[in-house]
Amino acid sequence: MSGTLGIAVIGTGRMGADHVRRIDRVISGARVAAVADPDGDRVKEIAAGIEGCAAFTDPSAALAAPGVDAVLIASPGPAHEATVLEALGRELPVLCEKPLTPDPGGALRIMEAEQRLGRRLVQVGFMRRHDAEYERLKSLLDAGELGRPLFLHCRHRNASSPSFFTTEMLVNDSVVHEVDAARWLLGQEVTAVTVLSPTSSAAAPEGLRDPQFILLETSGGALVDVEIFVNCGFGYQVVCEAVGESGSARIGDGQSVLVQSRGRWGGEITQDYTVRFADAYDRQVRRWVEATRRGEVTGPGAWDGYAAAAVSEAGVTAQRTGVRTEVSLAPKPALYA
Ligand code: ISE
Repeated sequence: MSGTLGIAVIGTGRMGADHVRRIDRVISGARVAAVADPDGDRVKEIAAGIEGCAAFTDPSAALAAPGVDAVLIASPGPAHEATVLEALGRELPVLCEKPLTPDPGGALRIMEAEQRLGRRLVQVGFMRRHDAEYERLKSLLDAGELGRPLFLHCRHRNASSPSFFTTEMLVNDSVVHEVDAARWLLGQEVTAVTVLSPTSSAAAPEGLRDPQFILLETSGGALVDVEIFVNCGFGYQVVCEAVGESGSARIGDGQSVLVQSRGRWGGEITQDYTVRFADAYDRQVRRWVEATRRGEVTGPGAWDGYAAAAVSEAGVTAQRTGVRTEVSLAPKPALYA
């Protein structure tokens, strides 16, 4: 296409509002044509600040609005399937925040809809694939600099969890990032999941099993361990160390500025993912807009969303039963080869 890409943003919570700002102020070649959110006052207020942007409480109305060429979905995970299917019904390209769907069944239905269309239109918002440090780690691994990968040691910490967060979400909303990163970095599928839980932190809201230790086994014989701690109190931290047969590399230490003053040294810890991964989100949306305008999908797609959801399902079972659980993955359709 030659004109500006008109985007409908569905869901204007923390992530959706950040994407609206990004499309409006950071990205060129695109504009926010419509926004939808169940909170009518909020959505009107957001649209009021953007020229030519229509506000809706119903996602379907936003998809049908004039000037909408593509859709960015940032509503809660369980709402994704319906909106993605409707966008596919209208043959609109989609960037859907992770998880594509919390369950593999929903992701399979999305893949079936794409296969009926005979082309891919869905990209999943696994933004770590667009982070400069992750890209560097991937190129080290791909170049064989570390030798055959044996381990990924991951730490994923949030300062605090939102009120609606559940124990299952530690797996299907948070660790889903490590699942995708591991599949992408290693070029392997995750085959089994084990979950161990220490005594919950006193800072965890009642009923939330936080933190947890998650072990992923992969098709190439590597092991991925993840400490997930969503109420660590001190900030947002994502660390990944790859250990191979001939070397190791670690990202996420965040030592951008080292301050020495008053007899101490140290740096700052980002408090939030919209700050830690701001550049990755910008790059992700910029690349999606550019590819969409060329009529292509270049980022992680519905198959990646499905594979991650299948691992999440095994992870939630492993969490509940305390038993190592194998991942059951459907055969990969030719469209995603
Ligand atoms: C949140 O939805 C994200 O995607 C963050 O990156 C993650 O750290 C957090 O745990 C999730 O809830």
